[in-house]
Amino acid sequence: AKSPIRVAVTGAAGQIAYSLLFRIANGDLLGKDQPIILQLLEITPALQAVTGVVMEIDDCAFPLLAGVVITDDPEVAFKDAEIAILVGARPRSKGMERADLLSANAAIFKVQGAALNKVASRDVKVLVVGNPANTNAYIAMKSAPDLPAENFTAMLRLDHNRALSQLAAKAGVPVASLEKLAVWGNHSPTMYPDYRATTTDGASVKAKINDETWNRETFLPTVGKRGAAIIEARGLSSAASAANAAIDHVRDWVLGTDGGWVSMGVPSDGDHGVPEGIIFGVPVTCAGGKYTRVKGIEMDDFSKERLKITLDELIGERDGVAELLK
Ligand code: NAX
Repeated sequence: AKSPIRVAVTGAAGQIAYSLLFRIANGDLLGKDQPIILQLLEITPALQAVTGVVMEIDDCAFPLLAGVVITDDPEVAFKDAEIAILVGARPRSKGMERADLLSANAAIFKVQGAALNKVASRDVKVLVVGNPANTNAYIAMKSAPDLPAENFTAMLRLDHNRALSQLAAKAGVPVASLEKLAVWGNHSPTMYPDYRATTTDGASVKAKINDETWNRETFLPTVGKRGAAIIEARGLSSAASAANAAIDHVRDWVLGTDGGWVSMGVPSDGDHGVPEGIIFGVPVTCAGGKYTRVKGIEMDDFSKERLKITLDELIGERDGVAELLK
């Protein structure tokens, strides 16, 4: 039998975790033969709520669950973690400026990056879900100088999956037939879902849809504002779909995509004019526990424009937290 893998999850009392933890314990993350130890981090006032969630996890009697740790100390939560899913973040409260939100989160991810640096497995795969996800991942990465930068990623997968579902519906094809979608940039409404290369059973989806107005006036805003539409309809932000995307992101990173493209926020290597280190959504393939950027994608004028908008936003965020990283 395999020995258990330690999976750390932050924000364990929150909405996303309420879906995510059960799926991880069920084997959806690392496979049905891989025992898991969950290491759950919350802020002190939420620890009691976590104990309630863990009572429910216990009551599922998951065969793969080999242990659960509950803590408010990042150095306990991240100890020997092979996977760290950073969901907990400071939400925007009434009247809070964007700059205040950035710095409140920068403080959290600085501490967590330093703790990962100190106690996590040297191979730890980090996924940041908590917003602003790309910049939070950047801060954690910068705060963990002894860990490989490429181990820090941000979640663009929900945007990727949202785009797949919209494209499948528009083209009238099964979602599973779609390949080669790219979502570029920041996990924010500025992100650029790009189906110029997408195929369905090998045929061009762009040619099949053949409607550039739909792309610009319906598809891009629908994917970009999907989170807001869900809040409007449900009264709460996306949770089960976000948890599902987190599972997809980490599972594909660990177990591979068999040549298929997925979108991940990863530290830039300078491609497409994105300054090195900025955590930027790009298409990747995964194999052997590593991701590889899909190279050689040509940008047309419209795509260049879209890339610039989302990059400018990320540069602004990076500059906004620079002082805190000193
Ligand atoms: P909730 O507010 O339900 O839960 C967040 C939890 O994090 C709370 O229980 C809180 O106590 C905890 N927390 C806060 N600071 C912490 C810290 N320093 N250490 C540990 N735990 C801490 O939010 P939820 O709906 O679960 O969403 C979590 C985050 O995901 C939010 O930042 C949200 O904006 C972000 N999202 C990101 C998405 C993405 O695609 N990247 C999509 C979904 C979601 O909106």
